[in-house]
Amino acid sequence: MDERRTVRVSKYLSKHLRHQPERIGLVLDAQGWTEIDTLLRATAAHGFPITRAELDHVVASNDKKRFAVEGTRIRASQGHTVEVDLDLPAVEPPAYLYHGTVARFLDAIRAEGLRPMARHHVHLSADRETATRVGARRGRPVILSVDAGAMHRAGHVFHISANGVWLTDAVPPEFLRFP
Ligand code: HQG
Repeated sequence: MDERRTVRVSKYLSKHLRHQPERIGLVLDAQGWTEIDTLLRATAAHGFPITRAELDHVVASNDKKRFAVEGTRIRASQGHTVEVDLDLPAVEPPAYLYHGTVARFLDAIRAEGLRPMARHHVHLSADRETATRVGARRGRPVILSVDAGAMHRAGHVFHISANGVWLTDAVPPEFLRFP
């Protein structure tokens, strides 16, 4: 399976497992899972056939491990805009987490902190390299440090997704350090 096809299949799966399952007649359960057989039939019926071998390859090789397979089911590990409850336990975060963004958002972020925007949570990274990659999707990355330890002590809840993305509802400005 070549890299271009791998990326196309990954994007197609992200779109339908995170954002628009109804577009291919898919129903996700409350935790975001769907049967792999049903998914493969739905993709074929909507003009984008994916084989089981291709799906397995994408799940295993994906740079961010975006998808989780459990038994006969698959789900996106994070990043949803559709209503799902990933049912992740609350965990104590490390002292600092990082968020990669771009300069044009900084005024708003200084004023109102980090908000989840279209997603369910604010996404934070455990290291600066990952945050830099996230920010670079939008331009020259600006890395904010999040005083996650202080947030935790103040009662903010953190989760970690199956692929290591830190999630929290919002980050008020007082917990952010700007470069
Ligand atoms: C910004 C990708 C104005 C925020 C990545 C970001 C990540 C604000 C954008 C995952 C703001 C939201 C998530 C505020 C936050 N005012 N702008 N108050 N608060 N923002 O894509 O963190 O490839 O929803 O800085 O690797 O960029 O999808 O979040 O620039 O893990 O698997 O609003 O998406 O993963 O953008 O990225 P996003 P994100 P996947």
